[in-house]
Amino acid sequence: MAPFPLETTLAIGLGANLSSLHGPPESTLRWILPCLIDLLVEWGDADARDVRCSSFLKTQPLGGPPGQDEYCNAVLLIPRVQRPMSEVAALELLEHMQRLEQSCGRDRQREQRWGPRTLDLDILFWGDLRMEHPRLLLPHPRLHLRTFVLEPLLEAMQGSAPPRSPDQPGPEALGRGC
Ligand code: A4P
Ligand code: MG
Repeated sequence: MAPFPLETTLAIGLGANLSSLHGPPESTLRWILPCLIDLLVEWGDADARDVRCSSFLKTQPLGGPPGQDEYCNAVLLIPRVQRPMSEVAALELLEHMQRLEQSCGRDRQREQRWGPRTLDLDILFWGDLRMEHPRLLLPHPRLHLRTFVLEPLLEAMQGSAPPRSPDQPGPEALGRGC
């Protein structure tokens, strides 16, 4: 698989642990992926053939109220974003992504921080763009702390699942790379 230039790569984290009108979390992720890819390719003037997606991973909830269901997490990579990097462009993307979250029943007014959600779309990084806007922090400030982000991110970057030792069971893969 051809290497890709990190300086023009956009990375998006997907997460869900509540059923939506599209079904359980993995069905929501499967349903939203083509819409998200269309959005990102058009927004970023990128080539859809370059897009890479990790498997869907089942992960234990980190933080938030106790007793939440497990999450389904994935990472999408869009290499070679042609659109010039800017804060305005990144904020525009955040708005588009929040509309997609709403289309899957996400209602921020009624939820608690790190509580269960039908769909969470985070911008993990866009090349080396750094921003501290009240609505958008880049790179995502907790990206480096979270296995449920790092594992699918590495998988998508490598184009395959990371190696594991035999005594260390991996997260259950729900889907194949797209
Ligand atoms: N915001 C700032 N920076 C960003 C960014 N880089 N990408 C703002 C997206 N949004 C960003 O997020 C709150 C506000 O963050 C947004 O309005 C946006 O303007 P939110 O999605 O409304 O709420 P949240 O997701 O609960 O907040 P937060 O602090 O972003 O949570 P995280 O860090 O995303 O963590 N456990 C597992 N296993 N899997 C998960 O996916 N996710 C979380 C949420 C907790 N535990 C989890 C998982
Ligand atoms: Mg979020």
